[in-house]
This record gives sequence, C-alpha cells and structure tokens, in this order.
Amino acid sequence: MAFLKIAEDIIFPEPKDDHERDILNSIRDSYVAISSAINALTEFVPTTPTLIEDDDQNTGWEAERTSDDNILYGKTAGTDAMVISAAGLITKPLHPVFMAEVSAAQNDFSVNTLHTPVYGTVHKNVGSHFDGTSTFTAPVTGTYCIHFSVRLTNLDTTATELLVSLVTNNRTYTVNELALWASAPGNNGPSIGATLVVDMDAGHTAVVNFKQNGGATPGTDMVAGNFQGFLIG
Ligand SMILES: [Ca+2]
Ligand SMILES: [Ca+2]
Repeated sequence: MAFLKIAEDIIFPEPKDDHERDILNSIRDSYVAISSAINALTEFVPTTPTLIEDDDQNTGWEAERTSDDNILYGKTAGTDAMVISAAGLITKPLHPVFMAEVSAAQNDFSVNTLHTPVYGTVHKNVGSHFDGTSTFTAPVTGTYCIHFSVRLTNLDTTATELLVSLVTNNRTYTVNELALWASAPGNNGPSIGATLVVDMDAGHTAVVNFKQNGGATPGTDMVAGNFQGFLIG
C-alpha cells in the first residue's frame, strides 16, 4: 500500500491556517475510513468458499459446506455428482450401477430356443436404468462393466451344448458350455456366466440369453443367477 502513502502526501499538504487545517483534517478522516474499508475487503475470506459456480449456482464445485469439513462437492443441475471426502475417498452418487438376481426358479424351458432370464430381485439400481426384469439400457455412450450368470439344472444328457450370452446392440458375448456335466435330471449344474467390459451407446440395451441345443423337452430349469453392471466411464 506504498502508493496510498504517496497519494496521502500529495492530497494533504501543510495547511495555511486553522480553517484550512480543519477542512484537511475532515478530508483526512474520510480518507482513512475509506482506506480501512478497502483493506478489509482485500482480506475477506468467505466461510464456505465456492471455487467454481455457474450463473444460476446449480452447477459447480464447492469446498466445505460446513465449517472445516474438508469435503469437496461437485454438483451438476443442483445435485451432487461427485464428492471427495476429507480422507480423499471419491464417490459418485449418480453413477449408473445395477445389481439384480433371479428371484424364483424358472422351470421347463423348451430346447433349441433362446430364453431371457428374469432377474426380479433388484438390490441396487442407481438411475433406474435396469428395468427390474431383464434389460439394462445405457443412459450415456461409454464403457460399462457387466456381469451375468445363470445356474441351470435338469439338463438332459442328450443335450449337445448350452449357450449363455450377453446380447448388446454392438455385439454378443457368448459362453459356450458343452452338456458334459448334465448327467441326470435333478442334478445341480454349475453357474455359467462372465464378467465383461462392454461398449454401449446411449439407448443401447443389454440382456442375457440362454439356449440349450438338443435334449428332451421339457427339462431345463433355472434356479439362480446374477445380472450386475456399472458405468466405467
Ligand atoms: Ca446452471
Ligand atoms: Ca479445511
């Protein structure tokens, strides 16, 4: 603030008489008050600082909504999309995630036909992009991690193969199991499935299919399975 001192010497020369001294003292008092106010403004520190925010204040980054919580909040359209905790742990509350499993046995599937399992028990469904039964719809173009499995029983020993697939718009991912493990009706078969990295466009769907080629009808039962996924980015 050296320039203010120089300005003060220029503005307030030595008065010629008492009248001029009174006037200069009055001006000096006002000048000191204004200078103090300017200094106070430059030292102002907001208690809840906002780092970046748009005009209508519903999108941006905020630091410490409560005193010294050391949390960083990233919000879009008024909702927190990313939160970084004081420990540096990053959560994304709006990020698409779904977790579902087969809720009840589905029995006597016909052979040589594609079937779509129903995953009726939904444990998590952020954004509601899973329809609650069989289909996940990508809300945004990106790369997803998707896991699927089915556990089948009562495969006929004459079945020639079992195909379990994840079907998306861009491609189909198939696990091909021969029926060697299907010895006799009533035997429990293993879970069949895969965990995949999948490219999807916004609006594309992912569903699980299975098909038994060969064997008698009716026979194959599905007793369990999982369908899960999340957006990688
Ligand atoms: Ca806005
Ligand atoms: Ca702090």
